[in-house]
Amino acid sequence: MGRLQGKTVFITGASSGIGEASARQFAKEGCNLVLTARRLEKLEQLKADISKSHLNIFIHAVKLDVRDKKQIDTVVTELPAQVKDVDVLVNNAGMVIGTDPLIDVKEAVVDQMLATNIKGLVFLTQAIVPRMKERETGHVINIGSIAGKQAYAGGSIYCATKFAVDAITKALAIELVDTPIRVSQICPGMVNTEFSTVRFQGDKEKADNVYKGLQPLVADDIAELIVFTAGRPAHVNIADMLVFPVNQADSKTVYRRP
Ligand code: NDP
Ligand code: 8X3
Repeated sequence: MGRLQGKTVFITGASSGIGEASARQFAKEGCNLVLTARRLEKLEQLKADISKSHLNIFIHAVKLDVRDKKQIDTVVTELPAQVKDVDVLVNNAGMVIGTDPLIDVKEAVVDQMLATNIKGLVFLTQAIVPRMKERETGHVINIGSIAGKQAYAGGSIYCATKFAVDAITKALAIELVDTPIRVSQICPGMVNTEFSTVRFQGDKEKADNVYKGLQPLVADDIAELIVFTAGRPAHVNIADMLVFPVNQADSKTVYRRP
């Protein structure tokens, strides 16, 4: 039996990309799942799809906008008994809009990025970690980014949110150092998901241009690392992992085939 068999994994942003791929891979390990995102229909489809080949796991799909602290608290309080005790929290929900220079970024866009990428992660963690402390077991896996290590022009607010994830992850790890709870961060470079389509507000051509001339990571590449991180023995914590496609060296250093 694998180490993750029968564990309960709570994933934010499970309706696409890295979150969805993680759900599928945790299911293969025999984990029970709490799938959350705003698009409930996508979660229901994912649940139905996973359930076809994994009959013995329990899946709870529930609508959750992580910008809304009340919703977070309600969803966590009302978890069905089968998934009430969360073993692994994957704080994955996140987004970026635009590439405007700082002086042009609209207030609503600033608010949306801060509320989703920082406050959502904070309030989910606050809702779930106290029970992990009571149970003396648990793992928080935050999805950071190269954007949380290195700022770039046109990414000021998004980078700020991912720098915040980096800081929060480190502070939480220090605060929980005398507990069995593990705190990890996985920081991808370029991953071809809906991320760029959201960034360019549906402009597929602009989104595809981001990956032109190189082979980007795919969601499964990061999902594998999330599951690997969760599956280490209880005394092993992968604190921070920075992951690029082979032709990316940092935020702006990318080799593209001519
Ligand atoms: P996707 O756009 O494919 O997935 C983002 C997920 O976040 C979706 O499931 C979306 O669901 C969810 N989400 C967005 N806003 C909210 C919200 N307010 N409440 C709840 N869920 C929300 O992108 P990725 O899979 O690539 O992104 C996952 C994480 O990886 C993000 O944190 C991103 O910053 C990070 N990342 C991505 C990289 C990349 O190049 N793709 C690189 C580095 C980090 P819904 O719309 O249904 O709510
Ligand atoms: C996403 C990576 O470089 O597009 O976090 O900001 S980047």
